[in-house]
Amino acid sequence: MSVYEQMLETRATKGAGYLVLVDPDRWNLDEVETFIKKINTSGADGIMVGSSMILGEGVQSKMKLIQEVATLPVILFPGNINQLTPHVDALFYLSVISGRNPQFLIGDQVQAAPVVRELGIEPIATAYMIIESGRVTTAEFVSGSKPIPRDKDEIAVAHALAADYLGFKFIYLEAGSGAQYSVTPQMAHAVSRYTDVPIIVGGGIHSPEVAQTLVQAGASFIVTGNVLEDVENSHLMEQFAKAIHKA
Ligand code: 1GP
Repeated sequence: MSVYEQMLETRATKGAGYLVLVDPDRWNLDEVETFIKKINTSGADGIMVGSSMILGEGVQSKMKLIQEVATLPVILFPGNINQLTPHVDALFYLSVISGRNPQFLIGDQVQAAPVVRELGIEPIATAYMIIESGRVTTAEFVSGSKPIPRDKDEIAVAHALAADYLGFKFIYLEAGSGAQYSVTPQMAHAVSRYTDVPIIVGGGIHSPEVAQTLVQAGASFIVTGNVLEDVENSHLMEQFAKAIHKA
């Protein structure tokens, strides 16, 4: 079964899924192994790896280790084409449709396509929408694109409809890593009323309650990153999984 099919099955059987984002820059090799083992048993449904910027050394060996240790699907969440790696099961093949920067709409995708084919990674076409979240996030800055205002649900809906008509497999509402405010449940709800394309929501989600509210509003997958980088919060992982599946 492809990773895409597994994700659809998660949505169908559990109502919604939980993805943990691992930024390889944040962990050394020993730590990353421990972290992945925790995710494996937390009830999460998948592991995303990547970041808007990867600066640290040894990223490929960390990616390799992550894939070896992970018992869940590992999905690359690339900040740029240099992050392509064979050590993942699938790739969110992102197009920043909220922006008008041709490089992030189609340019990088064209450059990446032959490499993706060569590496044999499963590409999952994902419409990436950056939503304003209280301060400039790395995703917004790096993609050189204006975010969608957080209270303009109708703009998000129009973009989501376009993504649906263009055949994207997922719509990703992204407040940005470390966002001050996460995407509103109102926006997730508005988008879900107009399209059946599964909605992923991430950025600034720090509590299982917020995650649950977003799922109840219409999100099909919730992503958390930063909040779990503080080891004192690692117990939250199980709570996130429970809250998301219960919703
Ligand atoms: C993935 O960027 C998010 O969409 C992760 O955001 O690090 O704020 O959880 P956080």
